[in-house]
Amino acid sequence: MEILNKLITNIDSISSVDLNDNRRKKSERIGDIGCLVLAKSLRSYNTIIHINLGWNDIGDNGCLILAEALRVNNTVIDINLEFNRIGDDGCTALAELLRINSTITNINLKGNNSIGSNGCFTLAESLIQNTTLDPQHLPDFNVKECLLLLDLGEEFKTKSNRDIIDFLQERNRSGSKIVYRSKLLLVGSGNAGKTTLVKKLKDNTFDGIRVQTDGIEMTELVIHDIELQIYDFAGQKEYMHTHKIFFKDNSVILIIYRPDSSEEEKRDFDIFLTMIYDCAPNAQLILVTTFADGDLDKGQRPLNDDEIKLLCNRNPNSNFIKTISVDSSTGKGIDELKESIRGVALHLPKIKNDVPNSFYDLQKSIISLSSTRFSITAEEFLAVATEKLKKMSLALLAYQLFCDWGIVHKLSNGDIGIIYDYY
Ligand SMILES: Nc1nc2c(ncn2[C@@H]2O[C@H](COP(=O)(O)OP(=O)(O)OP(=O)(O)O)[C@@H](O)[C@H]2O)c(=O)[nH]1
Ligand SMILES: [Mg+2]
Repeated sequence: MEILNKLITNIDSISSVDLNDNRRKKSERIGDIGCLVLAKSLRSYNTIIHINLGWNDIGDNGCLILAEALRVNNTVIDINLEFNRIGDDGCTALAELLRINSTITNINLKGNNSIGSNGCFTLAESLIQNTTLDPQHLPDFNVKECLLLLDLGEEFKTKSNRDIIDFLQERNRSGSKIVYRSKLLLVGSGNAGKTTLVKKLKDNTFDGIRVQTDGIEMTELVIHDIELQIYDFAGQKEYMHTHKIFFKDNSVILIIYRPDSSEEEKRDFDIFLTMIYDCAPNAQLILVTTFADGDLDKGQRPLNDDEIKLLCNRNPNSNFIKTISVDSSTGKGIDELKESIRGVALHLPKIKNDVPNSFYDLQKSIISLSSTRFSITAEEFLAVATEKLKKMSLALLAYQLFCDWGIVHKLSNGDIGIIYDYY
């Protein structure tokens, strides 16, 4: 304790306490007792700016005592507690401190291996209102359990502490809303009944008129609490290869089949299915057969069970979550299909998001650009997004989210396509 005695006698005149030495023997480290001595001094004198207590065998109790003392201190800006024995309780004490302290800019907690997800979570939460501390030397917030506690999705796994805190602060600053949102893709050969099914799902209407889809038709569908961006793809072969770029795992895909498909249409169905499995091997696919009530005027009869089984086995990779027969004319199977879409969507990893309101404002601005153009450069997107959100990390998060929602998509030339009027 010789070091501490020296420290206490000089504490009214020094600006920095540096006891970091990784070569010191265990018996020479200050431990929790040393924190008690230092805490007493911190309460009495207001000259210390830097505290460096790395490698000092300090545990939760010592950390708690220091945090308590620092609640009444407004000179310390920098605390290094690396390679001690601090765990979740110590972290919670520091988190409490950071809720009221706006002087400290850096706390180094590297190498405190007992800190778990709860400790990281309380620290991250305390920084929602603290704009002074740089979270870079705190333990990682992007571990799965901590992200779960913070209600953040998989996309934050690769983000830094700074990015995570920026997002939490933005959510707090602009307010936020929880949404369940994803993409619903309808794929299948021409004339299968895709556009007709979209109308039935959306507005419960059927007009029997055939209007061949040109490229992709975009629209929105709400099923109870779930919002879906619909991509209704034209079934013609010319479009097949462009469609590929939209086949992504994180969507619900309906593959539509018409009972009286010609041999050529059956081949197209097979090609679409193969393309989906190539581009999105984990795609959540529902096989939908149309004309479930037949249409004698058009020589249609519904598929029987054996025919549906055969259809399911046409492609060796087929792995349909569900097979449903619908009729857009009579409404048969439509409610069942809606429930199935919702059920599959709810299991998508990115379906739920607590989104800052400022992101919705940005979404409006980006969509308004689509009235005059179908794509913008990545630079233009980032310029608009950083102007609105003020930080590049938030602009990138918004971009990622809009891609998942199907509002924008990366084109092969690097530009960003905006929904509506894509073709
Ligand atoms: N009776 C009945 N008619 C249907 C059903 N589904 C589609 N149709 C009719 O089949 C025709 C083709 O339907 P569409 O919805 O245009 O087909 P599509 O798959 O969008 O075709 P593309 O846009 O060319 O890819 C239309 O005349 C529809 O009215 C159904 O379930 N029952
Ligand atoms: Mg169509």
